[in-house]
Amino acid sequence: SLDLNNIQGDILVGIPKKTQTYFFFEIQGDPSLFRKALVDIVPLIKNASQAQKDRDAIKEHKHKGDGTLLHMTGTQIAFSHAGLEKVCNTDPSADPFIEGQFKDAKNIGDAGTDSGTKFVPAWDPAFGDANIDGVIFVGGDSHQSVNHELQKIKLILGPSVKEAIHIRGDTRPGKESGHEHFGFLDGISNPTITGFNDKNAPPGPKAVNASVLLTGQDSKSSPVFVDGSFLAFRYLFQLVPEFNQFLKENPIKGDSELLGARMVGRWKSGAPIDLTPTHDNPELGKDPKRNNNFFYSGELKKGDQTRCPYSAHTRKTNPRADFTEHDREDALNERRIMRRGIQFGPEVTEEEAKHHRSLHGRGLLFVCYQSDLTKGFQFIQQSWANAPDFLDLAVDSNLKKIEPGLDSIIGQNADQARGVVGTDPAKPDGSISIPRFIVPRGGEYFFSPSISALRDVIAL
Ligand code: N7H
Repeated sequence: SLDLNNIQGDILVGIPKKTQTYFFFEIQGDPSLFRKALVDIVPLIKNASQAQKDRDAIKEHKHKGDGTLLHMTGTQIAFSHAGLEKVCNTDPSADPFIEGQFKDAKNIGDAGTDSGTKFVPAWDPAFGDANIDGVIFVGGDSHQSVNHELQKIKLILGPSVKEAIHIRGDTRPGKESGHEHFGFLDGISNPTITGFNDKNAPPGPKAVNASVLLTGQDSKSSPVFVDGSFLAFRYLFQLVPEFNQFLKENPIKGDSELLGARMVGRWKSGAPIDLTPTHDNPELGKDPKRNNNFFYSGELKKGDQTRCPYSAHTRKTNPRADFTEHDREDALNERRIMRRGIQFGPEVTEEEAKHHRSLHGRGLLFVCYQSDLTKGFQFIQQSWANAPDFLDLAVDSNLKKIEPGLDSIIGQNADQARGVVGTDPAKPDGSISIPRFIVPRGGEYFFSPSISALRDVIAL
């Protein structure tokens, strides 16, 4: 059974957060200095059972309903390959973790410059090649709580680290809370885990084994990798006024919201278009018993895209019955990822809305966990979202084979516009060209060790 006291809290449970600061660092000088400081950091790292208690306390507090937030923070830590090499002798034998995301940027479709021998992604320089050794991130109810906790941590670390960059994420205000910057409710569909939370899980995709998310789940694993997880971080800017303008200019049957919904696979409320293909249904959107219970099985046995295009973001990144109807349940389950991002940046200003142009940086600090990056994040981005021929079993309503095009939201081909098929239900094989609305400005692959690995192997 799972040792919830040993697994970092964000992986299976999620650190509750209205705001979160990511402190990316380089280890300075002799790593033993850092490893000694870590002795006092480890007790501050929240494990899964503590994170669950925090969540329960928040629920309880909400029932009382005085509108205040409980003061709390949750700290997590993860290492890049460059960092892990400095703090312990171990061979993770895990691509693309070893190479780092800078070297993987071209594979996953980021824009950049190619000098023949070297590809340099168009990123913030802080995310340079193997520049970052690790990240400490603190989530909590307020800037004050988070800053206070982070200050404490920096004092302990002292000169053993140097900041590479810090980035603050904030959930959006008021009724947009929980919605990402394009306006869609996020964080609905994450995998349910067998033997952890599958008993009372609302209906939806089948539970996955913990080994899809956690490393070292067999007895042969080295202690560093037991109960850990690989964390893919992406610094993703979203061009929101431009996105809104595109929807306005390209309505489907006069309906711009419908185009947005068919690009995402859900309406802004979270209601899946596979269940409500022509209009939003906010009641359905917020009902956890219904809002994830769909499989793209369609009216046709094989599935088609009259309800939801194959190119819709949710269908590209988790094709559900498109796979399982062909006895590929395991193949699908091993590609599930646990998403734990947070928004960053301000709301769109009047000026930006008026000129349909982003003047302020905003987007998603994307984080996902998986036991294997080649099966999870890297595969989903490279071989599904960016691959025009995925899903290869896709058919139109006459059961004729079609090529779906790129993921309407995250599919990327450097900075080029993306060809997308099926957004208009009246023309299932009609294609449109969608400009890039998500601009990656950095990222790294990290490993989140267990509490025991941190305490017994990495700390000195
Ligand atoms: Fe996505 N969006 O607002 O359009 N995502 N995503 N994502 N995403 C999802 O079901 C979004 C990104 C996945 O099981 C929803 O929780 C945006 C990356 C997966 O049905 C919405 C960005 C990757 C799912 C968004 C972004 C993924 C998912 C629906 C970047 C992986 C679950 C809410 C700025 C490579 C699919 C929900 C399922 C859902 C959006 C990034 C993957 C609204 C804006 C980089 C697996």
